[in-house]
Amino acid sequence: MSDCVFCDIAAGRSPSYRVLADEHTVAFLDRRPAAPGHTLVVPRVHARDVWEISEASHGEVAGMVHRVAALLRTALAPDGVNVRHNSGAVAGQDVFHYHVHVVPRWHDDGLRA
Ligand code: DGP
Repeated sequence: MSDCVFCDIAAGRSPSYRVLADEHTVAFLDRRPAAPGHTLVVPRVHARDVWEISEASHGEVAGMVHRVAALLRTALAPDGVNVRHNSGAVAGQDVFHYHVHVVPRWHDDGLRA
């Protein structure tokens, strides 16, 4: 185990429900989902936030976000999707390993836009 929960999940040292994975990134279900299918996409290489992640790694995460959004559309038929990232505690970041939220949305889901 390391002191970073998302490093442990990406390395398979901690359990998660994996949605997709490739050489550079891992996508898994959020343990506190805002909606069914709420998925987090992380780089395998640790980076704290959008200022620390390399441009190459950021691009790899973006590619996985695109694939996850397509998969969730096929699986869950949402009406829309939020793709969201928080950098810094003041912006709502709780886990300091770069991650992107992919949250399926439905017209009647009661969540804020
Ligand atoms: P953020 O506030 O943007 O840093 O989002 C952190 C998200 O990470 C939050 O929605 C809950 C989720 N999360 C935290 N710890 C774990 C964990 O151990 N496993 C999983 N699957 N999700 C986690």
